[in-house]
Amino acid sequence: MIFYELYLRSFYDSNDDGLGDFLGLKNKLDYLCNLGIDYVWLLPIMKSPAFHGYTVSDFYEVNPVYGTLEHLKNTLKEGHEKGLKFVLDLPINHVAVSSEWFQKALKGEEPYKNWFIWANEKADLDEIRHWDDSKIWQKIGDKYFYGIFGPASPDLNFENPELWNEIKKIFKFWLETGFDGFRLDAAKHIFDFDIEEMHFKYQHEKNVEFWKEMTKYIKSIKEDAIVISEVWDAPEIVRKYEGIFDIGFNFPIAEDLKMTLKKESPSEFNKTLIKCIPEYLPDGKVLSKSGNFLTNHDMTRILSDLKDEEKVKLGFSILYTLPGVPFIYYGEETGMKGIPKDVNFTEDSQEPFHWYENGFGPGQTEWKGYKFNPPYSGESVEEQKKDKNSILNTVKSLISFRKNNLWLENAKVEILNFDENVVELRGYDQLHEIIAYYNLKSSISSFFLQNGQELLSIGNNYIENNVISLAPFGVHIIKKK
Ligand code: ACG
Repeated sequence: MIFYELYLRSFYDSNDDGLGDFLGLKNKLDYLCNLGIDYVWLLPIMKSPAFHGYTVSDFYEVNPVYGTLEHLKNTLKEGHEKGLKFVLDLPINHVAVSSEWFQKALKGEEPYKNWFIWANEKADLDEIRHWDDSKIWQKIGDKYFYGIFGPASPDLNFENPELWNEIKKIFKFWLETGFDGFRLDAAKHIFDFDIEEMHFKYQHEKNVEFWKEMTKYIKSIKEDAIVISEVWDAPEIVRKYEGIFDIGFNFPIAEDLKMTLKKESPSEFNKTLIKCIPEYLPDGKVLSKSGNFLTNHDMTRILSDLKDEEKVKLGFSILYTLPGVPFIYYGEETGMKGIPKDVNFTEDSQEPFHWYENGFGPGQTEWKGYKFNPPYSGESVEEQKKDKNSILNTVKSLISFRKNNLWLENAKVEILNFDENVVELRGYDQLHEIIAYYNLKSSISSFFLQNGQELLSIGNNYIENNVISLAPFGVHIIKKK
């Protein structure tokens, strides 16, 4: 399985209003198929006042800027015919201020007013969330509501069982619309508030109970629906949620792999595997698959972060040889750049995806001006296609390698050897075995090469007398059986 995280507004425009839309995606399904994508993860497409869509004003309506529900259904249908599947990003931890639920709650209407959390005399109105200095209480008129993600997104109060049923209806609606699964936003935040003590507190056990019930419900509607969770936290916390979902995003590996690549350090690579994917090491047991990625829409884009195309290709090569499920954030494959100003402002890593060298042409989206990706900077599909060593063509060969070795998704891995420059990694199951050599350094590095059939080589690597000289950040993969 290969996933592609897609931001519709930036993808392809079918009606010349500058905004990407459902029919635009329908026009470009072949781009995704040719790349080798299996699942498209659509960032939120429900009605929302926000460009990112994470504050939903109506869970049963599509955002009109993207087209109609019929357009969406047609797009999903055509995608299905081409063998693609679609996962919807569903943020249910909170709603938009303009949502009917919150507006009715503000007027004191039952049951809605109990669906939110209102400050009382016990609340500390200056309390801040633990990862930055944003306040958790938001003022509206003469009231304060709990909103962990800011003043535009009141949190729902899941202490109400009737709300659980409302959420189930939403899952059912989107499965019946044609989606094949969900990316569950902010999964650790459903219960992140202590209603007795009136302050922020993660309640992982309650979250687990909630998600078990939701996942069971989703699968009762569609047996093979795929459920992916977003728990952005340290490995010991992420592990609390294992086994409930099909795939859990592996934030620790995203962070540590990038750090390893920045430090150019084989010993760090070793530590990263032990810390971040112990379940795939020889003695481990896999409960949920590891969702492996380098960046997502909340992060600095990979080329802006690593600042070196060859290093980016190395990062992808590691991702496509490790067990688990690889994810691409749109534009990573073409070398797009972008640095969000802070966690509350992701627009800068969601710039229009460029199809043309000169920055315009049919279907090109232009909902915002470019800041990081100007015309003729090499990151358009047109330019990337022409250069055989481009990131796009490298990602294509890596995906094709992965598809010829689907067993890798459930493989075991171990590091056989490493020196100051190179890592020798073994991936295996009962029937297969590969060895991958990664040069983590910006200089040419030599390493003893085992006998085997070459599967993939990235960079100007050459072999002499069982020794491979790997190009800076070069990769070489062989098949043992
Ligand atoms: C999701 C979406 C995001 C969206 C929302 C809200 C949630 O991807 O686009 O915001 O619908 C936290 C949440 C995540 C959330 C991000 C943006 N992502 O947990 O669910 O914020 C720490 C915290 C994390 C935190 C992260 C953010 O623990 O909880 O994520 O910081 O930087 C080590 C530590 C680890 C630590 C990291 C990073 O790994 O182990 O704990 O994570 O370092 O320091 C959207 C918009 C927002 C808007 C909102 C309504 O983007 O602007 O406000 O919608």
